[in-house]
Amino acid sequence: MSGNKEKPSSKKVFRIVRISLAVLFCLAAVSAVSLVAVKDFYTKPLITDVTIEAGSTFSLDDFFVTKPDSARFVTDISGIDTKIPAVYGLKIGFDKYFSQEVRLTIQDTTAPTGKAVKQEFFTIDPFPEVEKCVTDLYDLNGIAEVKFRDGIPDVSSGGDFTVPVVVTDPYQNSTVINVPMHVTKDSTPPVITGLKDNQMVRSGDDIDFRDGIIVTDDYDPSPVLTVDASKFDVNKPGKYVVYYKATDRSGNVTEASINLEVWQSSVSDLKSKEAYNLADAILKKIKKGKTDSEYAKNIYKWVCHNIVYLGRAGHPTFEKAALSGFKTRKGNCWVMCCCYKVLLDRANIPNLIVTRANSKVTRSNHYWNLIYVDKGWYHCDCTPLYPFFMKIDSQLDQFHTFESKLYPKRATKKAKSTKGYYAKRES
Ligand SMILES: [Ca+2]
Ligand SMILES: [Ca+2]
Repeated sequence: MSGNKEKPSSKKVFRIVRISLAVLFCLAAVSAVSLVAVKDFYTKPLITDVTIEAGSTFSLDDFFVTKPDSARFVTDISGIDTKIPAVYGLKIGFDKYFSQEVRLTIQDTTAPTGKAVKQEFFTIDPFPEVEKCVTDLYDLNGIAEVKFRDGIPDVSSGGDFTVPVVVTDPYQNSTVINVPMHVTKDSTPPVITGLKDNQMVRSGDDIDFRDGIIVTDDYDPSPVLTVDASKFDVNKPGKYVVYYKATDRSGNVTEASINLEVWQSSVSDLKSKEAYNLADAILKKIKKGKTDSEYAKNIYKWVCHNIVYLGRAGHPTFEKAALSGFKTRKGNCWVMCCCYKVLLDRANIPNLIVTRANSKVTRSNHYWNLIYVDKGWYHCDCTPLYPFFMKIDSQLDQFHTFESKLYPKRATKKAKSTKGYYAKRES
């Protein structure tokens, strides 16, 4: 007998289905739990907020404690310029199915750098511009502002100062650079040297009022010298004053002046023209020498050598006395000094006749010459009793006393040789 299969009861079928569903449910639950576990395994070490300093670089390593081999940027990062501060939202993927949102912040917290430039200036100068007080300024994002931290200090008294300059970038990072400053206060006026007071200038001569003048200053290497000779007329005999003014760059002023006299030989008596003609003829035979003093000495020698001293009545005017001396080659001290004078006049060498006064040793008259050579007035005497050439006051003897105030200020520096021609010839 074939066996009849016993039909499962509906109760049994239901139990099988129920068990199967339970198994399927358990399998699904296990799978879900496993997936969550896997994802947690990767995401927990992920760093979702990363900050870097502008100018530095970043990589996937920055977003993981332990970077999985499968990690990758899902977002295209090729356009990110790390020099520029900004915030980026990025997506990072790992494994095959998972990705995560992260944030990358690029920030500038680095202050600018730079160096101080020492400043040296005068109190009268404008305060240096702040940009010139610092150099080699650098910041990745550029310099937004440079300014004196405490404003411009009062440097009117001069001295050494340290002035802080603040350099700031566009993100408010700043550096203080201390700038040393040396400020000079110049309150001393310039010094003028080489002024030639009591000058004699021959009519028509060229004269350079700056010749030999030196202006110095404690600070200013080139003080400004102005010369006011506006009233001076070299073609018009007379006395003049020329004014000098030296100014340093701080405005300190020194003023000075000199006195000059334009001298011109003149023929006081037209009838004496003959004496001047004779003098011109004599001068043609006398060497001029290299300087006025050499020329004056050569003329002096001619008088000493060619006019024989003869004490007799004088002549009323110097022109007539000279004419007599030139013609007769004889004469007293008046004739001799007048011959010298007329020759000097024609040689264009300033000169004066000096008259003896207040002598304690003699009551007789005596005359000699003052000549202006080597920038000073010197005494000369052609007479054989007291011959000398170019003496200063202190070298004069008791026979040459005179009324000092009647004559121009004499030289005070001794000439090299004061020997007269006769003395030299006798020695
Ligand atoms: Ca910066
Ligand atoms: Ca000065």
